[in-house]
Amino acid sequence: MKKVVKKIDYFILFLLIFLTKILMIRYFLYKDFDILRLLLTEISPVILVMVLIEFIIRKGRLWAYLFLNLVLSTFLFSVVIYFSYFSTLPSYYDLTQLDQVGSVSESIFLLVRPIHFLFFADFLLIPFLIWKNKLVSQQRAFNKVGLTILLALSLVVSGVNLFLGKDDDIIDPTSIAQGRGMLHYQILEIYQGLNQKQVDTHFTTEDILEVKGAKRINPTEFEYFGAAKDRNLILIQVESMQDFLLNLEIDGVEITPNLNALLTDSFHFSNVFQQIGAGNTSDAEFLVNTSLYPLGKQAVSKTLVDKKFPSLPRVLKDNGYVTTTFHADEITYWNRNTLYPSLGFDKFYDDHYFGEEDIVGFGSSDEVLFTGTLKALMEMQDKNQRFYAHVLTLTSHTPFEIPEEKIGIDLPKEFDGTLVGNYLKSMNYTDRALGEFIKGLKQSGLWENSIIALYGDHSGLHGKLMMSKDTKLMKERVLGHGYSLVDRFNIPFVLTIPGVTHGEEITRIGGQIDIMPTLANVLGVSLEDQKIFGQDLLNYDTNLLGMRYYLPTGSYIDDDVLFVPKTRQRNARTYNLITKQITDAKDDYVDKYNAMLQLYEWSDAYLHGLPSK
Ligand code: GP9
Ligand code: MN
Repeated sequence: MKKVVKKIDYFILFLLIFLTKILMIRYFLYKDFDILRLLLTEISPVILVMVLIEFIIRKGRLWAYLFLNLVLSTFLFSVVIYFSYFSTLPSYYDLTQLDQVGSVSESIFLLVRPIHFLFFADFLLIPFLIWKNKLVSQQRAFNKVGLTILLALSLVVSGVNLFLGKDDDIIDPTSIAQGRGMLHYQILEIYQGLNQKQVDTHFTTEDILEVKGAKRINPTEFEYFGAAKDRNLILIQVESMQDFLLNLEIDGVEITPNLNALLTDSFHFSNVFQQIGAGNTSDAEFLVNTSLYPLGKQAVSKTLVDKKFPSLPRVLKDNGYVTTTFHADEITYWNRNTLYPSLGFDKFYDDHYFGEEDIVGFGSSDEVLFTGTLKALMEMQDKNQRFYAHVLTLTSHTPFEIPEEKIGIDLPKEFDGTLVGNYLKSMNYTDRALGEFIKGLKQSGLWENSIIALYGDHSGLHGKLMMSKDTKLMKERVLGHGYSLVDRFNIPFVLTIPGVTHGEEITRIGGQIDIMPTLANVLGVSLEDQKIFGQDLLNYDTNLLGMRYYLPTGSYIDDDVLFVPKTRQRNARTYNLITKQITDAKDDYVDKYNAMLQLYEWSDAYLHGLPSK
């Protein structure tokens, strides 16, 4: 017995460790225990590195293996946590964006489970195993010939995986990673990124409408065309705001009383959906200013850094507007220092302007944001300067923990300490800050000369952050039905044109991509000279909307359903937009799925082909 154990060398010991860890992650992610598939897809790149260690390192092999073990374990650990948050696999690109991790870091501790530390458990065991060479021998298990055979075998296995996968349509990264191996998937992403197929970009906005199943209406025939001509535009993006909050009462307590009051003078588009990709908040900014699809797996602001986007700020500038953004975070977050010039904004107000006062989470509180914004807007008014102000709130960011003195509502005890409870309190705080801003706009005389539009950037309640008590609260105390993807992705869009709009709920389906054309219509500015993927929500009835990254590519929302195609983990699903619950699939889903792929192909090619700024 002792003799057999003695034959284990570092190579075998660490190979066993790596195999176990990869088996573990495949179980965590895919519930897959198939060892043969693991051997055929995952292990060859690892063996390649190990063989190199054997060839190159004479002394200190143990340290090399320990280092490799640490790198691999950290990678696998991060992938599992990432998967818990985003329900998809990170691409190499996401792993290079670790500076951006601040956007989720406050929530990350909620996702880590003790079981995830199993990836590091062996570090406690290894010292015993190698102690005085009793169990592990320093002798090498393979001589040069053996190593060369292993090297050749691994190259062949990896080569076959990559060859077979080079034309895979990476619509669902998880299934590619499961089928071809996690590391091969990363190489395939890089390869496909470098070898994008040529797409003809001579399509028109009319072609886009046709693919969506809508018929072009001549913009001069649009209802409300120019209804707010020459007014200022104040567009407010509210962090993490979902539509169900509006008009919501919990035991008689209104969550957004100021917004609810605003609705009596506004059009409330209650069926508008988020469409962001990996760029989260910044993708929402991109969407509403360009009416183009963000890239999905990569943040537009980090990828297309030198592009000049045809945009709302540019169109308004041509119509005599000064264009500015207001956000209390550092300008470099999400690369906004390059995004804003790409979008054509004249000026931005960032943390330097808002100062160090009353910091909550990422930056100054929404009260400070709105006070500072109002001041700057009044200065522009004094100079008779017509403006477009894009204002981005921040305080209601996950994990929704705000200082005690900012909590303005009492919720029933069962909400205490829950994500849902914190979310409601946090959104109520932002609503209060917004209420003061509206008051200020009215007092300063800006109100009548402006249009005020407001929307949410993305959901606040999502993923594994929601515990069973949260889903129970949502069902029993908040919504009256089970919290579904439809509730999650439904963000508010509220349009207030003082003197023109009145309290009306508009239920037709829309997305963030439709916000720019809707605003352009009421402002009476033309988008005829540019390609847009959205449509005016005051005039078009039929819609087709896509979302990538948070849903598999090809998912769509039409006038009746949210459709999610089949992935490695789940079968295709269709949600009814009225009941918000899963229903039987519709017959025409293949056509609309393909239509969505066509729209992305056009949008991506168009974006990549845009000139530099
Ligand atoms: C940071 C803020 C948050 O500036 O926009 O971004 P998010 O984490 O929501 O993408
Ligand atoms: Mn956000």
